[in-house]
Amino acid sequence: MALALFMAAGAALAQSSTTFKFGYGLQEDSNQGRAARLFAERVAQLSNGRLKMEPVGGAKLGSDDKMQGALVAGGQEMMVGSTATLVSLVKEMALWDAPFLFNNTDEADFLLDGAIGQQIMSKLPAKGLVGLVYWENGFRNLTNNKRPISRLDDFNGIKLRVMPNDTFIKAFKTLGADAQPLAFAELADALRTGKMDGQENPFNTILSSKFYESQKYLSITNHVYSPWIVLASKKWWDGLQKADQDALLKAAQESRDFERKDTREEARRALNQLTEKGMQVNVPTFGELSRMRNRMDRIYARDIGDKVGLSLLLEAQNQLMAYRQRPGR
Ligand code: TK8
Repeated sequence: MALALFMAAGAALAQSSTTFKFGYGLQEDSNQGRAARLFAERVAQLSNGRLKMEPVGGAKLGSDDKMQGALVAGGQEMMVGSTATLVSLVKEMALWDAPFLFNNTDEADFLLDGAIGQQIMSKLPAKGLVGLVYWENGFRNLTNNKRPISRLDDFNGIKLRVMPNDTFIKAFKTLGADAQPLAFAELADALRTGKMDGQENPFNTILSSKFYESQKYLSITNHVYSPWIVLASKKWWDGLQKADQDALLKAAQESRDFERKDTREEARRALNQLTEKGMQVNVPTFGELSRMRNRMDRIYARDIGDKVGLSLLLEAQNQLMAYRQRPGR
């Protein structure tokens, strides 16, 4: 009798489903939204319906920063957001803020998915978070409402929204902009009301967040590659059965592959679409881009080196150099 009860309880436990939220900051009609929906579908399939993921977009659960706090506290289960906001918890995440670190997305995938990306991710559990995979946000470009940024001096006095991240604030102040940190969730309003003159994000986001409605100029600088990171609350994760953790990880990896492909395809079309929407696009000359790059290099040793640690920063740069020289390239 006792055994029968025990077995019945066990079976009920195995079948009972867990519903949980996956928060993200962009609109539902965005690369984040599309990948979140695919992720949720795969989670349901791979867990045989035990896990029911509910994607919640548009920063409805709060800014990246706020969601991160909720995950740590155990009040929210999962999210995807910028690694830039995580630097306050894991300073090594600042590696991904290094300007002009990657020349292309192959290099980014190589470092993010390799030992270094994993090493940095492995610092998260001690802070109450579990990192699953990196998604692509992409190469960032500038928009503003004052003038095309074609020369270094054009940054002067531009009220530029940057992510709440020390390196971004310093990098754009170094270029002469009036860089101010603001949560992405508040950005659209700040641009519409003129509280900010400009911002920087990949083409995809400029399109999906309709920044073209309030921003006239788009300057192609590709100044930094931003990853997003898929996170789970450690408090919640630790209570899942192993099979469900495995299903989540596998679904996350599939969502990553889908998201990167989708984001890259969209990025290739997005520039044309932004032009059609009326944005005035310019590319600074090689010489001017070099001046910007040289200025930004000032923050490498002092800012990024301090946070990441010089040995890890050098290791990352060495691995990239070796990757660039590999046979067949
Ligand atoms: C969306 C953000 C966004 C990031 C930013 O929540 O804040 O500018 O690029 O993608 O994570």
